[in-house]
Amino acid sequence: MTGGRGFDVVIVGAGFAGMYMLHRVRGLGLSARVFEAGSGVGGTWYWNRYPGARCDIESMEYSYQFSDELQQQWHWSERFASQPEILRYANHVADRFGLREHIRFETRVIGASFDEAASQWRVRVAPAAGASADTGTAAAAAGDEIAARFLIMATGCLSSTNMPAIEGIETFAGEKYHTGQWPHEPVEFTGRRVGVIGTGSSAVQSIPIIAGQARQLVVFQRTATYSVPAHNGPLDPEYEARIKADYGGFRARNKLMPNAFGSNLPRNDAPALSVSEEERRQAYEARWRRGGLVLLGAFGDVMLDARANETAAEFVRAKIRGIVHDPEVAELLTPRQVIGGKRLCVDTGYYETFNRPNVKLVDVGRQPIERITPGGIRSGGRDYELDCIVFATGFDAMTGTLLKMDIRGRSGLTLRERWHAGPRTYLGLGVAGFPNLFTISGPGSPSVLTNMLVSIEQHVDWIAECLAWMQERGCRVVEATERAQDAWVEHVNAVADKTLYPNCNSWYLGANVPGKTRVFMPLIGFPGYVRKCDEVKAAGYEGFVFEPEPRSRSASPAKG
Ligand code: N01
Repeated sequence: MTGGRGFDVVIVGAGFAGMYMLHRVRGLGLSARVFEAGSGVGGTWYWNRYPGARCDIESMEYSYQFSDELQQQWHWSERFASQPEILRYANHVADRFGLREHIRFETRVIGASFDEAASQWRVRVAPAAGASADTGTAAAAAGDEIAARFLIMATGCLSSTNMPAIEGIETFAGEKYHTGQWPHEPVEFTGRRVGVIGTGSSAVQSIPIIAGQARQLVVFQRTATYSVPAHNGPLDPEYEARIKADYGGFRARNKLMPNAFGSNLPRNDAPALSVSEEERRQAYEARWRRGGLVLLGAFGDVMLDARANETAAEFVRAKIRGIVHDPEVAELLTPRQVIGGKRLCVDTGYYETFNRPNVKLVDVGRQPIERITPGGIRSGGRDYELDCIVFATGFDAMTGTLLKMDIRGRSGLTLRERWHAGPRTYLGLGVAGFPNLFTISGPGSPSVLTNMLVSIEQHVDWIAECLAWMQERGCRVVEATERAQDAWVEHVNAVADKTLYPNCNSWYLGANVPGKTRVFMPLIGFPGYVRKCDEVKAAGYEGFVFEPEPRSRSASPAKG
């Protein structure tokens, strides 16, 4: 389609979304270039190399399903895969499907403008921070503006780190790390005094490991977190064989689950208060023993009814009180908010870690960190002397990376302007005013509430089919309509408002980033979403409008 220095498709990001999108568009015979800031593939698994990083969706589910040969041949060593193993898998996929030669690494997309006259995107790139001299030379040779008919954002939902603006942060004389931008070389904590700020999933995974190495670990907790044990271990070969004997059936059953995983132990739809206290306790206990995120599926109304939710919350609180020896520490570790409103954490020995003599918990919820000093952290009028600070402070989720780029659609309007009151998309796939732009697992789609690999494949397949449909009909431009987008945003909000999710100050709402507009960003419910996407497609991409190739431009725009 696009000649010269241009491509039919530019994809931003070489994580699981970008890699599969590349594979699909190449299969359509389209030219494509992926730009990736890192020096390798893997996205979130490339950047999040902190100690203990692993997936909390089971390995047999957190993997691609587009190639039966791949899913049959790949062997996972553990029930929940570690970051290094997932990164090996990502690299294996890149090699197996010949993806690398179409990816420009160490290159960041800094902006893109839609050229309405030419109906194409002009994408601006620059060497990423820390890029090698070779990348700089290659970038200079290739130019820093690339034309593309389609621009596909495979930028991930948790890719812009949230570094808190704590006074004095730049004065710290020791080492600072963010879990989401961990060094590639091993970090040595042995014999050192380490501070961890944050108690979300990244902290919950890294704290037990760091505590085992450090001379002293101080955890600065703003909000206590709910965590359930992973009960991780080697993958049972019999289980693996059973799944592989009917992998297609297993995948299909998982797609019918509200969060696109967990068909081995589906949600029990009964209300929590419809059974006796003892039956309820047993139901939670069985899932606690099983390990992982399935706890919240013990009853159908845990995320719908505050009283039901409280039964699950109280079950976990009792567990914390049972695990942590010091009652004061246990009290501090006990969360009060709705369980599941912030993403549930999955751990290996998290609460137990606070029984160690070298671990101290500091409550910065009531008294925020006053400042960071050259020697450590000052909180509650006390100085904690530290050699290293680990910021496990999360991400500017779902919109952070998209809004960092200077993306300009029709009439030069920026995405930042369009989304000043929160993100607005149609199906989490398209944005009105931004033709030929697709977002993979964007706000307004189930994405972060699901097994991401399943959501990614569903989006990529939908986009690829839409591109093929356009090819067949000689269409050059696709764009979501304002009307369809408005109705979709309303729907996403209405679904969320029926649940307990908006009751929590979570990153799903943008509440973790000071100044970010508070909007519940993901859509709840995977199967209903897939049905809607299929209906839109079957109705000729209802809610999108199409423009034909120039030679037949006199024809009126095709309406989806
Ligand atoms: O980030 P988070 P994360 N002073 O935002 C605290 C996925 N993930 O990187 O709750 C003091 O959850 C903040 O406190 P509060 C998963 O989807 C998956 O841990 O805002 N504290 C919170 O405790 C997950 O949900 C896996 O009051 C400050 C913490 O930092 C998502 O990534 C593993 C602060 C941030 O927690 C994000 O997880 C890891 C400040 N100024 C991550 N600012 C698995 O698959 C922030 N905090 C297992």
